[in-house]
Amino acid sequence: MSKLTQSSVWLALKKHYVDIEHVHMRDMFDADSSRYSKFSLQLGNILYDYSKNRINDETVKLLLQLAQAENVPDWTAKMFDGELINHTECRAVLHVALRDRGDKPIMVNGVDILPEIKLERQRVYQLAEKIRSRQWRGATNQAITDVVNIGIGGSHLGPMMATEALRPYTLHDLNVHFVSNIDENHINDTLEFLNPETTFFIIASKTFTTQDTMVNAETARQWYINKVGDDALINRHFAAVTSNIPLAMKFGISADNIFKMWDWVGGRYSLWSAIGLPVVIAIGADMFEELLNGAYEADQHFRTTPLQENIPVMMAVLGIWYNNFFQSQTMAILPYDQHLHRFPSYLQQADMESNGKYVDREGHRVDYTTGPVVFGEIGIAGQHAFFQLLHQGTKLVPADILAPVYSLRCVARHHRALMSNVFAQTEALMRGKTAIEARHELTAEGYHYDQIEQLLPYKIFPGNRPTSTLLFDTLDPKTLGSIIALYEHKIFVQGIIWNINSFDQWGVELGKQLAKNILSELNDSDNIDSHDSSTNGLINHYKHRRPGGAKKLHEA
Ligand code: G6Q
Repeated sequence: MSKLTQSSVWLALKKHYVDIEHVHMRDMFDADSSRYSKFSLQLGNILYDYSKNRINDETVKLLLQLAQAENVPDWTAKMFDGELINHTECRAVLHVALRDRGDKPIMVNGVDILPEIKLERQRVYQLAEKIRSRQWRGATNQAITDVVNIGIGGSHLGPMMATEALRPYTLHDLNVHFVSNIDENHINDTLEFLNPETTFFIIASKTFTTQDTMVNAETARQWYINKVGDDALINRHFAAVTSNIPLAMKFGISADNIFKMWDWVGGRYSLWSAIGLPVVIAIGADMFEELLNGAYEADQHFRTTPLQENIPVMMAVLGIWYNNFFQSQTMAILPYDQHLHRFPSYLQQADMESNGKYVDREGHRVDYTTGPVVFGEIGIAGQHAFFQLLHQGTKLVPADILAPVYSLRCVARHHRALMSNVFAQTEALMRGKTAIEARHELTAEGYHYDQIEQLLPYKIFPGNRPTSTLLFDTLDPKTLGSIIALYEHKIFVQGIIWNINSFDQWGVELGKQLAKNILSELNDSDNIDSHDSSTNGLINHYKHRRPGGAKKLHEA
């Protein structure tokens, strides 16, 4: 048994769960008119309402005791102080340094990293500004109209999500595209309508060895050379963001166009570094500074606010309450803002790659469940797709709802209707509909007694489905920065409580290793038998069916 599940507070929470399991939130709201004011917090213009959760004062007290007992404040200090808390890779975890606005040195291996961060950021801003102001000229002396970021995972999802989220702040005559998939359709579909003389590529890869990115980068370079025909001027059209400068130079990009990453920034936490270059090109340096300001504000909140008023801590412990005591396996992210349409994918990586782990910090298998399956979609779209399961399914799916009080391009008719859905869904999920209410409705609609009895079970909504709502004024860069950072810290707190390392990702290695071996087996048309019968069968089917495959097999 682990220390965690044997701890007195864990056992108290288990006991408390039995008390609360069958209590309906409806009744809790009816019994306590102060529930909303008691269970909501604020950071700047961001309101976090967690009152529609299956908790009472005792639950919150115990959950916060758990955070305290697992030393969340100490670990927080260790992260901000640059201790090597990513112990399996022997690295500090300092994405917070990238948005630090203070002047206190942040030391890694005896060196203050802030001057280097600032220097690299200025270089990013300078390049972005030249492209945005049309000063930057391509090989044929034309201004840049399209920027293509080639990267995957952490070198893709963050900048792509943020560029989409901040669309109203982007320049209209400059398009920023993102290519991640090694499937040639992705890059071909992207390049099809672009002009190589006015296109600029960012090769974003911390390692500069990721197969997907390198294959796409090579295709981009060939496309550029085939059309413009001049390898010598490649630096007019290519930049790299990487910590592997020699490989980027070998690719043909000169030092001036290479932007540095550091080993103390994990890929999925790297939006704030030069990986944000496409975002800076899209929204400009001033707005990117706002994004950093917002994140810094959330960092300060997280670092200095007592646990009971600390938004990321509360988000984290609620997740643990459902995950480990209600045994819910999932978590839904439901933004009611079209510009946040890639936010669920972004968060899926941030959360699942960080906390999808079964081995604890001491190398032992855990005896409790860790990170949830995170999924999501624009809320309105979800309502017409999978909300059925949220309302009447057999699984408990805690959901986070994110919505803006107003939209920048505010059309009142649209926005009011949108928000009516936000409020209606959280209410419906919480209250449900009782048999008495359903019977009344059916009677009012003119159904006969027999029909009512037949339909009634389907018309009942059990309710008691938890949601937390993040309501913010509008999706400006600062607010976006704060929201992302709140979630980053939530993930961190959960990792600490589960005693896992949220900052490595060994789980993505095995598939990569096997793919490397299999790639060499795909070079010829010979049948293979080196795997299990399913993998052999699939590979041989593919070899046989691919264009020219049957002929070659026959020849062989
Ligand atoms: C993120 C992960 C992973 C990584 C990609 C791309 O935390 O480490 O998603 O970002 O595999 O790696 P490169 O940036 O090295 O190409």
